[in-house]
Amino acid sequence: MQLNSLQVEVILGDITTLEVDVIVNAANTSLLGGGGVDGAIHRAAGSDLLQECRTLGGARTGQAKITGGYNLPAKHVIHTPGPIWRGGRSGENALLAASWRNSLHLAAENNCHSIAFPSISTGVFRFPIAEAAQIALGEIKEFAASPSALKSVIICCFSSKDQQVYQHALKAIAN
Ligand code: AR6
Repeated sequence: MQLNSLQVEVILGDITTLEVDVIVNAANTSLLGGGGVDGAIHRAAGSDLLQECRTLGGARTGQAKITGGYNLPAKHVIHTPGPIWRGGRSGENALLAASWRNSLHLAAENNCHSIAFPSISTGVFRFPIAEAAQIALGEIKEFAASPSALKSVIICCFSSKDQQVYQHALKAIAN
């Protein structure tokens, strides 16, 4: 689907296989790896990624930091710790929005034309997926309103159920 100058797609797959300029890592604040998509990205990129991550000094929830992609087909990785779901009254929505927004801006600043995101915070961090998808698409729509280097956004889901949720949220914001 086209949103101004941005092509937005929701796909099913393994984000570590995507040949895009940058993939986003749903990290934790240490930026030193973990399970889920974080573990998969570090395994596929190789230990040089962890070495670069050690120089970053961690990140606050909602912040985004960029590294090389090493053995990944993607040129770069943007690491962003999304919020841990604590019931919804601890600023989780604003923090998740910040993760998406800061990642999009950081990609554009680094002249990336294509970016792929996982479903940030909806795995180990337990953020409810329907709300997460709505927040994600809201930030993408807002970002698409101003021109930038970024032309393509892929949301890479890991189950067809998750894919349906993001597809639904995409259709909702396109109207
Ligand atoms: N490609 C695409 N999506 C994936 C992949 C993959 N290869 N592997 C898992 N997912 P999670 P979070 C999906 O738990 O909730 C880590 O330990 C997964 O099915 O990876 O933000 C970090 O170090 C889910 O839909 O991230 C943090 O401590 C989505 O990615 C913590 O988990 C996100 O699930 C972050 O938790």
